[in-house]
Amino acid sequence: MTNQMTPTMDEQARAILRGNDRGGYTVPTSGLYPYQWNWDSAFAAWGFATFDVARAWVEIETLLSGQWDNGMVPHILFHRPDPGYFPGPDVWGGVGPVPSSGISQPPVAASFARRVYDMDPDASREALVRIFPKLKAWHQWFMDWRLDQGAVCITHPWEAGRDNTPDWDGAMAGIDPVGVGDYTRRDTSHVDPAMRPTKYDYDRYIWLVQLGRRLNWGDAALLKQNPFRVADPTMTFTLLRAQRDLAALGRALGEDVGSIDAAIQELEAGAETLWNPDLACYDARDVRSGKWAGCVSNASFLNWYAGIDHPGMVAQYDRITSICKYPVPSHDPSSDRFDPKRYWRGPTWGIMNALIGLGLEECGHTDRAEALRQTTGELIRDHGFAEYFDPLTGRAAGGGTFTWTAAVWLGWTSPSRPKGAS
Ligand code: 2M8
Repeated sequence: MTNQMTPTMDEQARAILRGNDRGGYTVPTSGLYPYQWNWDSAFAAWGFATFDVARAWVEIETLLSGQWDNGMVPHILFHRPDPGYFPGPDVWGGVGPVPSSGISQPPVAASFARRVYDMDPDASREALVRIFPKLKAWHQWFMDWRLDQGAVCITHPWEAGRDNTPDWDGAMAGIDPVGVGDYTRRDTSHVDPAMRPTKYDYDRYIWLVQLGRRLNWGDAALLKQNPFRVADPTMTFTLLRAQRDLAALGRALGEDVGSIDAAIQELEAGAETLWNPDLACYDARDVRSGKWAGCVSNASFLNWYAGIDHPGMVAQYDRITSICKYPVPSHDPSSDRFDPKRYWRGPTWGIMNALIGLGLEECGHTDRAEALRQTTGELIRDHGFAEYFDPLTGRAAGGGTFTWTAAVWLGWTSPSRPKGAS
């Protein structure tokens, strides 16, 4: 029997989703992130689907309402102005139907749409018919503008969602943020600055936004003029997986999926260009300099999620999980660039664990998948629905009452998750 005074973890997670619901979309957490973020919303849809399938579809449809004419789906939709976040819509100057940023984010929406659809196909079919062409156009935009030898590139560190990971250190060092001007950060008034990116990082983030805006976010111009272009495992593996899921959804609708199947082949070949033989791991590749990042990150381990069971990655995974109590760290703890509290330079993220765990399970590494599910569930139960966690101590870090951590609980780690959620 449930004690009314102490809500269960499931109840707490649902209350977080409802509390962060702004009517048609959820914010990642109030205060620190007051808008709709792209991949956060896809995770939110997963969480909602465990108790309200219709609301899950609304989340995805609101996200896609911001799609640009070129097919791009922005990383932030600024539905309502909020002075608590920088940079806002006036800095970005997005050119879509809803005020937005000018870059995208890891395309996990099609994959969660498939999960939601599978949980209740009858209730989902109409929404799926509406969103299928939009997801297809978004994926095609990546294929048209973001490939390097078949691997997917980012044009801004924020695009991969792993903002300050050491993966971009080399490419960031190539930017001289001249003329960036004065600005006031808002993130460090919400969260301990030791857990956030540095001023060095922010100067370059803003400089890149100003460049994109000057070029009116034109894809061809950015391809030529943006010094930051990195082939990234997050994007490559999530798009590969998303294309596989979109093809399955297309078949369920009786659509022609020939072009999606061709894209899958191209991305499979592209993923192999991210194999760094010296590191014996999937790695980020700076397209401008041709240099490897030399980083074992949590995105390296998304290969299974993409359906690629590379034998070398099991050895890497076992090494990394043996050197920290709460894997998977966003950067290798044995590296001198590892920082257990600073955002994407060390901390463990529930969403990445969920993607890694789903992939491990699908590729038959069931013991590893189950162990990761257990430690992630333990982290959330013992330390709360935090944005991220110290991989050595488990301590909560960043923002609290976080939408995607609540969603990961409901969809993946909760012992009572509905059948089909994971
Ligand atoms: C973080 O990124 C935003 C910029 O997009 C920020 O720090 O202001 C990242 O963790 C990103 O992956 C995430 O989608 C976003 C909202 O949770 O926050």
